[in-house]
Parts: sequence; C-alpha cells; structure tokens
Amino acid sequence: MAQRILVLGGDGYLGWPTAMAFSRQGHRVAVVDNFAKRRWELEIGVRPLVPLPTLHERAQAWHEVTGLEIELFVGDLTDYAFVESVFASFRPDAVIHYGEQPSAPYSMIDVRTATYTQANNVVGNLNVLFAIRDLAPETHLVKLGTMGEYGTPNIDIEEGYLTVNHNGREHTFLYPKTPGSLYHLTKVHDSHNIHFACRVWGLRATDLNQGVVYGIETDETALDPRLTTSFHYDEVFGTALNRFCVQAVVGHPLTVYGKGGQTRGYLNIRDTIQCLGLAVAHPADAGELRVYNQFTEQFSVLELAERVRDAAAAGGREVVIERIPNPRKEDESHYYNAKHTKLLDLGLEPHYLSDELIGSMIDTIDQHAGDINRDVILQGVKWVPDKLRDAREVGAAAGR
Ligand code: USQ
Repeated sequence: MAQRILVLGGDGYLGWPTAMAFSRQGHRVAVVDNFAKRRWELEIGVRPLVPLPTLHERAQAWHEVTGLEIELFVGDLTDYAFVESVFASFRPDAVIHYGEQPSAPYSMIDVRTATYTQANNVVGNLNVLFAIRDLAPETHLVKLGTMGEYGTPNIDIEEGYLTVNHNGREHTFLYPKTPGSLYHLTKVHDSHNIHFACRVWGLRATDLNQGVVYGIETDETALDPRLTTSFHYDEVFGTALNRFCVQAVVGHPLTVYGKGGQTRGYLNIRDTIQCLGLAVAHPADAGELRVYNQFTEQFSVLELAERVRDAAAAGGREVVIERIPNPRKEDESHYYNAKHTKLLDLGLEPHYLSDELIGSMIDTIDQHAGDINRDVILQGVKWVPDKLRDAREVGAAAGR
C-alpha cells in the first residue's frame, strides 16, 4: 500500500538512493536536508568522488527521468519550529531518519566537532520524537542506528535486547552498549530516547543497527549520471571497503589500521535499500521498539583488504596492504558473533560480497580516477591526542 514517506537526511549517501527507491515503488516521498554534509566537506577540505548536483537539481533530474516527484524541505532538524512545520504539512505515515552526522572520525577531531555531533544528533532525534508525539502519533519512525552501538563485547550480540538472570530473577533490557566513538555514542543516546518514547508515549519505532555499508550503485542511481550518490573515500567520511577500492585504483597501499582483526558487520548499499523497504512494510506496534541488526556478513578489516588486493590483482592491478598505526582506540583482535536473522526472516535477499562486485566497484571508481585526491586518504584524526598518549605511556612505564 502506498505510504507518505519522509526521508530525513535525503541528500546523503544512503538517504538519496532510499528516497528514489521508495518513490519508484509508488510511495509519496519527501526529503528533508539542511546540507550540513556539504558544509562539513568544505570544512575539512574533501569532496565526494563524483561531483553532486544540488538537491533541487537531483529532484528535477528524477522527475525528468521517471516522471515522479520527490518533494523537498530544506531546514535543520535541531530547529523544532521547522520540524513541526514539515510534519504538519506532509503528515508522514513513516519517517526514515538518516539525518545525523554519520562519521566517527569527524566526532573525534576536537571538542567542537564532538559537541556539535552530540547536540546535532541527539537534539534532532528528540525533535522528531516530539513532532511524532504531538502531530502524528501513529507515524512509524524508522531510525538508522548502528552496529557500533554494541561495540565488541566478549559475548554474543543479540538483536536489540538481552535477557538477564540476576539473583534468581529475570528481566529483558536494551542490549548493553559499549560504543567506540563519540559519534557511535550519539546513536546509543538516540536508541534510549526512542525506547523511552515508545514505552512512555506509546510511539512505534524500528531501530536499524546497521553495519558498514559499501557500494556505489543502486538500481535508481544507475538510471542517470545526475542521480549518482555521495561516495566518499577520505579518512573522515569514507568507510572501509569503499576506501580500499579507491586506494586500489590509485595504487595507494590499503590502509589497515593496527593488527586488522577488527571485525564488523558489512552490507551492500542495495541491501540497505531492501532493509528499509522491509522495515517500512512491517511497522512496529504502538508502544513497540523493534530492533534489527542490519548487515549481511562479517569480516575483519584485514580480510576485507585481502579481498580487495586479490580482486584488484585479478584485474591486473598490484596493490599492497600496509598495517599502519591505529588512529583509533579499539580492540584489534576480539570475539564477534552478532545475530542478524530478523531481516532475513522478513525476506531480505542479500547481495553478498563477491570478487566480481569488488572488481566492478574498482572499474566504476576508475572512471573517476583523475579526480581522486590522494592527500585526503589519511588526514590524521586520532582518538587519543599524542600528548595524552605519551603522558599515559610514560606513566605506565613508571608503574603509575
Ligand atoms: N578501518 C581501517 N582502515 C581504514 C578505515 C577503517 O582499518 O582505512 C577500520 C576501523 O578502524 C574500524 C573499521 O575499519 O575498525 C570500520 O571503520 P569504518 O571507517 O569503515 O566505519 P565506522 O567508523 O565504524 O563507521 C561507519 C559509518 C557509520 C556507521 C558505522 C557502522 O561511517 O555511520 O554507523 O560504519 S558500524 O561500523 O557497524 O558501527
């Protein structure tokens, strides 16, 4: 059944392809964006691999290519008056919330980027919860969380909740979270706020704890070059596999941080689109917070680099792996077993990572090889400032 779907963060890597996919499926779609991502790019001196048209030009191109409309609302989710006006005029059945600062390194640059990330993400999400409560209480919130909320605990990761037996009694809690960056923490705060809104106000929500997304193309971006998505390879906004494919194209050593045993869940951007479709088609009940772990396979970062090195070699490109000092503070060898069956049970048909897919990503990226800026592959953001790390090391050596 056609729904009115509001995509928050609809100018982004995932938001724009998601908006197009729902529009093509016959839903009425509106997107909200304040172009903050385009500002952060200017601030840190990076740009997406393929230059992007403006959001208005993208929507116009979508109309020319498909005859369909995507409506636009330009504004900031931390401005409640704006959020209220969007809800009052569009009256969404479902809200897909991507509208947050998504980069762990960006949140770790300094106090300004850290407090900005936390305020932007947490306040924006709270505004959305209040707008749903007061203007559209039956609306289904589909919120992009992250697998990184869980961190890497030494036990199995369940899908959202953990039942604890304690002194002979039992209770089910939101799964305990130990995230690895101030950005990932914002998603934890959001999850708790959404849980509260469901428990106390009876809202309905689905939290999608998504793994690392890779890929450059969806069915809709492939329709026209103007519909391309925002693909990053720099240290701050690029993510593991996407970065490695770009590095392979320019012959840069593949940048494995530390030992490379960091294991994460991964999924193809096409599967992100599928998962959002499944989440919207199966709304949570009033008062329910559903949680899905949204990824299809898990890899260590070293395995991923080896896959890219081998696929690149098969295409005649020699590239080496370099284990560089880890700019992050994270476990580099750890237990990892995260459940992820609920979306499969709803019908998700994964596009698993294949050598062919890596090869085709490399070929697509190669078409833009001349635009790749090697200088932004490493930008020097560190989780622990050198000064503090040195002081800690001196202290440890002195037995303090
Ligand atoms: N890594 C490398 N080399 C690189 C880049 C990353 O070894 O050149 C390692 C990182 O240290 C980390 C792992 O690869 O252990 C993943 O890092 P990433 O940069 O690919 O992804 P991350 O910072 O975790 O964040 C990304 C998205 C974020 C989303 C998250 C899902 O930017 O929005 O929430 O993936 S997850 O990782 O499951 O939390």
